[in-house]
Amino acid sequence: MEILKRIAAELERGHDQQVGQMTREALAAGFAPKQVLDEGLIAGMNVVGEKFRVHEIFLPDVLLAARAMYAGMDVVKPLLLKEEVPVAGKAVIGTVQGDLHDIGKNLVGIMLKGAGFEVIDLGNDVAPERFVAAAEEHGAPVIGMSALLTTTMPVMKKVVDLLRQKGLSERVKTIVGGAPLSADFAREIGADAYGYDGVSAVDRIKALIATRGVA
Ligand code: B1M
Repeated sequence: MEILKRIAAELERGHDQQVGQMTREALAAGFAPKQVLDEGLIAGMNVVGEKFRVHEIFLPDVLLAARAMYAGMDVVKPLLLKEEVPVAGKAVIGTVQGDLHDIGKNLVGIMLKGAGFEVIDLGNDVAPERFVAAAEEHGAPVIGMSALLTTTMPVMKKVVDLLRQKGLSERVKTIVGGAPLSADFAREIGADAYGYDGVSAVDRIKALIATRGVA
């Protein structure tokens, strides 16, 4: 457990090399990749968010922490993807327009790929029209949207509305997630599901594809 706390502490300091190294050490010591992710990397990033919120640290510190987060994720990612699984379906994912936060969205993508999904990742700052066009182009039954800013959450409703306007809402289901969101918000905007984290996103998307109904 000590090493997971040290990973979190080094991530808070933005020490990417140490985070990468210690992530490797934790895995070599037998910790499960998911535990290293949740109790080391994500735990450290949550502290960074809180310190940023209360102005104890500033944007450059958060950028360094994000770089350190990716150093750890790079080590964990191949292990989360390792299992060979049949293709479970397709999903278009992205962070909504105006929002540059992509760490959580990328984690959701990794979990989906690990569960056998073909993932069409549109990146961040994705306009509503691009989500819908990508789902049509790739024949994907699910659009997964991430938002980390309260100011960008309303973009999700635009995607849901656009699917309705185009008569696609039965064929293409939507799932939303991100730190400021809730299941209530998902319901309010008419999204089909809410994902709390990467694991729940996979479960919800599987249920959406199985039923093409509300998950
Ligand atoms: Co910014 N930022 N940031 N930031 N940043 C937050 C979100 C904030 C809460 C910090 C704070 O004040 N405490 C705050 C938002 C406040 C608000 O909206 N009310 C904030 C702000 C204000 C800003 C700027 C406006 C700062 C500024 O410029 N003055 C700016 C905005 C830029 C923009 O987007 N236009 C900004 C910039 C940045 C950085 C670029 C420096 C960097 C992002 C780097 C990157 O992503 N490549 C950054 C970071 C790192 C954060 C915090 C500290 C951490 C976010 C993160 O990566 N968490 C964040 C504080 C926080 O969230 N506590 C903060 C780790 C990640 C694994 O968690 O993304 O929540 P998360 O994803 C989770 C779940 O939410 C879920 O699964 C993931 C795994 O468990 N999930 C889904 C996510 N998407 C999902 C989709 C699903 C299902 C589940 O289905 C499709």
